[in-house]
Amino acid sequence: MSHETPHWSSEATPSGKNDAHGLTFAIVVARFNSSITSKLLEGARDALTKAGAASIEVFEVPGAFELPLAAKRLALGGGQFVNRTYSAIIALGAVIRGETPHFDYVAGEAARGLQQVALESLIPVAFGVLTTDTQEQAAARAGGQHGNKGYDAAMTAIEMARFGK
Ligand code: INI
Repeated sequence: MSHETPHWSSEATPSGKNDAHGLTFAIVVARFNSSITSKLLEGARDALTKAGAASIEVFEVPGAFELPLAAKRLALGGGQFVNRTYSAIIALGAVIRGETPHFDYVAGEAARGLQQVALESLIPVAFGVLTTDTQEQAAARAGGQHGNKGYDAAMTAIEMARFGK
């Protein structure tokens, strides 16, 4: 499979793997590197809207390191999120190595924490966090020549929301 080939299912039939009718989504997006993450958000919204999502709610956090806690609060559904349930959560961020000596901690903990939320809550959490060496590499994956990883994460979330159901 080519690097550029989407890894999400292209099964677009009604009630197929990328039909989002009846499904509810939360998107958690980091403000750090917002010129990139705003593009990831556009891509994710675009995918969910085209797939017919029943609802899309967007929540901001300061940086990628904060994504797991926000995702966990959304998955648990207490407090401000009582009576809200999500078919899947999409986490969006951009961690760029050139800008930080603690790249590995921020990127690693975001990935580990988000997977932990998914496994503990059984609510799919899509990993739409770019981890790149440069700003240019991030831009290329946020609506540039390498596509939009926010869009891809949303398509993955739809497929996983339907997995086994
Ligand atoms: N957060 C990011 O989302 N991307 C980054 O590239 C980044 N850098 O470069 O440091 C970053 N840092 C902030 C981090 O996510 C936390 O918000 C901060 O450490 C406070 O907990």
